[in-house]
Amino acid sequence: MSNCFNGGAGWPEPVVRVQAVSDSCGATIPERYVKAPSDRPSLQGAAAPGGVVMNNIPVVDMSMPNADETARAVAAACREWGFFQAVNHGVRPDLLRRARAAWRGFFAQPAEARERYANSPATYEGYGSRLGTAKGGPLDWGDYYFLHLLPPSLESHDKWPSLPHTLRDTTEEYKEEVLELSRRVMRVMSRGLGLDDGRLLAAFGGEGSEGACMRVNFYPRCPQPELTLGVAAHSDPGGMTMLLVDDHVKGLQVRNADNQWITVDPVPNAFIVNVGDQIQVLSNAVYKSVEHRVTVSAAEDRLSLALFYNPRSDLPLAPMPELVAPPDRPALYPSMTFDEYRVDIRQRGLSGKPAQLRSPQTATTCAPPASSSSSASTLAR
Ligand SMILES: O=C(O)CCC(=O)C(=O)O
Repeated sequence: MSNCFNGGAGWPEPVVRVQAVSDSCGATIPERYVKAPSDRPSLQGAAAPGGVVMNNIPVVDMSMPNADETARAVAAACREWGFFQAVNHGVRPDLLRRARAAWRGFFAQPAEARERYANSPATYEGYGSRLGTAKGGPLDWGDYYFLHLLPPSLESHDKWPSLPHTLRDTTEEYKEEVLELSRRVMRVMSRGLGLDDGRLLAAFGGEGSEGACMRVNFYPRCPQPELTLGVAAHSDPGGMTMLLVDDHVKGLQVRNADNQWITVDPVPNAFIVNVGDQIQVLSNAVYKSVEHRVTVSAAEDRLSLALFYNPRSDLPLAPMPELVAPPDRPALYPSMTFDEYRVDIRQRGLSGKPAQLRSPQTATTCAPPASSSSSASTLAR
């Protein structure tokens, strides 16, 4: 087992790679990965009366981003689900295939090659197996690689794996295309709110000022998938997430309006788009940032690429004035920068949905997190 520790690197205890645990644990997973009974996954999706499994989030055709119909479909999905699958989105299937292959190639490297990029809680950039620094805290059944993409001052190819050889160029190409798609989706979301199509992007700081980072998740096979989760329930703290999942291994579950966990049935080569907390704030809760989590499989490992598209981190964000109309619709959140908002996540890791976003309150009663001194560049989203 000695090769499955990275020596700590600033973590409160040695970090164990889930890949190594999966290879060595036999039929029983270690206690640290076992979730409380109320958090354990239902692996079947939500069963409707009669036994039919209802398991999909809306699918939206993005081939005509300027059409009213597209804006209506995106807006309905963001209001009711906070999630949709974007198809005909314009990112070439060949690039999706190469990006997945490159990152699978990284996780297939020998442990020593992977450990060269072991991350620390100071920046999170690199190869990791936990979020949050609480000693003895619960662990999720997944390893990940976290990297910064925007602003350009934070992007450093040296911190990206050098093997496989295709990885850096492919990730750069992937970044360019998925950022273009993110901006396209932002324009559609903006029109869906009844605003100019550039309004949401302007609220993020304008093109070129946004932040972006990526988390590549690798979920090894798990002998007891009914007891654990690949990523515990959380909402995404940033703006919007563009998620590319395995086409054939399900794992993502989304909490629907009736509080049921719905297993997403991925459309091949679709992007799963979800609203993050910052768009919930800007839209004054018209669009919802919804909790989701990841189940794992006994039969197959799974890879996903989550690109987090975020507002400029030092810009105060509050509900857009066009969407505030007291007394019926007061501003539900106070003004806060993304740096201030996410500082907390670094300490506690991702867990659930922040209380101040769960049930909207008026701006005067909703306080920002207590501490806000950390720099944006050091945080994991
Ligand atoms: O792997 C997935 O399907 C989702 C990953 C996720 O929620 C995350 O990285 O925040």
